[in-house]
Amino acid sequence: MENVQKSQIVSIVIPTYNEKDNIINLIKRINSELNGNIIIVDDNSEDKTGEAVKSLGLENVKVFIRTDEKGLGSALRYGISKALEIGSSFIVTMDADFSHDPIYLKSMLDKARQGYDLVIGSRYIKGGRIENWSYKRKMISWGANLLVRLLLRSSLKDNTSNFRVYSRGASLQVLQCNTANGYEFQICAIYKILKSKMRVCEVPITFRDREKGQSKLSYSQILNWFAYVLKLYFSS
Ligand SMILES: Nc1nc2c(ncn2[C@@H]2O[C@H](COP(=O)(O)OP(=O)(O)O)[C@@H](O)[C@H]2O)c(=O)[nH]1
Ligand SMILES: [Mg+2]
Repeated sequence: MENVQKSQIVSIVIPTYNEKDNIINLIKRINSELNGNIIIVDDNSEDKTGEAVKSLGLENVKVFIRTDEKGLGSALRYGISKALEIGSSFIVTMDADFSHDPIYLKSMLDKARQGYDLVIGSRYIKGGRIENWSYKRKMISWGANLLVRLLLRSSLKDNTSNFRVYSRGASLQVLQCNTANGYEFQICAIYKILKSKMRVCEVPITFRDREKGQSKLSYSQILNWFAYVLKLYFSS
């Protein structure tokens, strides 16, 4: 197990919505990989995900159940600001559904400690892979990344991954994405970080589709995402 120095607090922010069948095992897996704070931001899930995590009673796990706000981006901002408040040097974001394997945390954090402000767990660089995703989901992800690379001139291959490590400086930048409340948050975050000329890198991961629970990516989320990217393009 990795020893995290006190001066370099690591926090792992996980947004959850109806992830009761995944989150408990994921927390156990993360705790076996590293010492860090785990911050769960649950949007009042009907399946009582938040309550299930609370009942674990783990000291390093904080649960925030929001009843007044909803959305992936808004939950990520909330969790990132809580992580900053407790003095985290590195803030990881990852999904609750095991698509992001905690096994990669160490290598991603190593890169962050080398001075990269944003480290992305990437499916689209050499060594990265996707397993069991439908052809349709692969096409959506591929098209979304092509669009971001072309329109917003991103140098990154995987712009839509939520498996990331942010430095404190990068976290402060992404908190400015205060209108990106859904899946578009990932794009806004990259846009802000690249614009401020921070150091970015990608680490290859194997992404696996969830085995339990359901994806929350709806057609209306996809449309919102698309409109947001166009808005960024025309305003830049
Ligand atoms: N708090 C919160 N979490 C969300 C919301 N929408 C999605 N998530 C979480 O964000 C992560 C990614 O969502 P997921 O449904 O797996 O999207 P997909 O991987 O693109 O199909 C998971 O941990 C979800 O539980 C939301 O509105 N609020
Ligand atoms: Mg998922």
